Amino acid sequence: MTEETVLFASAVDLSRHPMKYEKSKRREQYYLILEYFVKKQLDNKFTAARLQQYRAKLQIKDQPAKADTKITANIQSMINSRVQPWRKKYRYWLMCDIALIVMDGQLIDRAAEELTSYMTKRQQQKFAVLLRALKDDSADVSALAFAEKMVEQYRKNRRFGEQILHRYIVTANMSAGKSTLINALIGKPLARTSQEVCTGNACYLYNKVFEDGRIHLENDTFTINAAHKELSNFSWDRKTSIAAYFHTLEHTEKRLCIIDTPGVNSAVNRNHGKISREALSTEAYEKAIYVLNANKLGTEEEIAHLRWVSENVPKEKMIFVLNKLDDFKAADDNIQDSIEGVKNDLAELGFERPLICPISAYFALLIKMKAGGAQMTEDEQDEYALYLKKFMKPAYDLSKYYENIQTEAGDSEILSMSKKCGLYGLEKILYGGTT
Ligand SMILES: Nc1nc2c(ncn2[C@@H]2O[C@H](COP(=O)(O)OP(=O)(O)O)[C@@H](O)[C@H]2O)c(=O)[nH]1
Ligand SMILES: [Mg+2]
Repeated sequence: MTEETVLFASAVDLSRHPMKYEKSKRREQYYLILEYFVKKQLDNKFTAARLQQYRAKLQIKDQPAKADTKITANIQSMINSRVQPWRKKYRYWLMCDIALIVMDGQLIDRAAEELTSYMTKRQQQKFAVLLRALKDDSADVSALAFAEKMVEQYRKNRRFGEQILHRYIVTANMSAGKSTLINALIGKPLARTSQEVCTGNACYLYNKVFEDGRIHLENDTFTINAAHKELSNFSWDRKTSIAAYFHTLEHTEKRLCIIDTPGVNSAVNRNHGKISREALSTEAYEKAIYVLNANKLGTEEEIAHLRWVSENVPKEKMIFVLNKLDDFKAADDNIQDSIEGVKNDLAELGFERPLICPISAYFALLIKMKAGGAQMTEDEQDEYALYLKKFMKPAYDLSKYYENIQTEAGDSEILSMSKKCGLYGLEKILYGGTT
């Protein structure tokens, strides 16, 4: 069985689905068959939501479900029409859609078995080309030009799902810029920004293999089409999972999961620290990202949390992100000093050679918004311009604190600024490895 998180983070783009150009009766027939095959193999809230996405795209009106006897005749006419041979495309599209929705080799095989039982021997032989193509990336799809885009979508998801999941956990004191950093890494405002009032819980953010314009959200509600409103309004009391395409600086097809934990020193909710420490103790993760506010180091709460982390998290997993370095007045000496200072403080707490990543998470987020063509408010545009000017000065160039990162003459503004603000170096450390 496919891992639940693979299904949850699968990407499906129906904007150019070939059936949407067909007559309404055909679309309806097609949808009913698709629903029949999908439900038979996998009937859960996720596949129900996917089917809803197809309904909307194919403009299917609400109606009571048709009986199975009718479905058989329906399949016959759609799959196996001698009078209208061009209809053969339907069965190929159907198979691709079933595969995309259930995302599981065994279930796909079972559905294929039933679907092909409606075909003649000759049709079955031809159809085998598609079934091979779905399984084997090296199989030739040139004969399936009319379904190539759909095969490609499925293959991308399948390859993605076969990889291991790289998990990163993020911890910080309140207001260090944890949410801003996560949003900058993802390139979208997905991390919760206000959490003081609720119980707080870990939030799991999964990437998708390509942009399909949809955000999946699971907490007390479940949707694969979350709007901004839902993302900012729901309760964080429960465990929350979100899946969306991560707009990384360099495209990656690694499966990623960023685990967001509540800020540890909430004045309103004492439980936050406990929840974060529990997540740090029990979750599996490759790296723990500890966000430090460079302008507010050494508070008692910070030291207490650092000490706990030092005693409970393996040292080699730690990445310290030193944030808000845009805020330094006479930058150069200050930034260098600040990094040295943090290094020494961390050494005293038992982190012998800490990996410290200086950054301006807020500028990084603005850069990502600009790069992704996101709507920016006038204030955000002004701030971007201000930071742009600031980070042109060599003193603010944070790339020099990262190994093997330097700006080059041909770099675009986005690329050069993402290097200077520290985000490029951090993403290289997080996603740049070979596995
Ligand atoms: N100057 C500056 N402010 C930042 C930066 N990152 C975050 N902030 C601000 O710090 C405040 C707290 O940020 P937030 O991401 O909500 O912190 P969290 O509580 O750790 O999640 C917000 O007002 C952010 O705009 C940064 O890199 N530079
Ligand atoms: Mg936050």
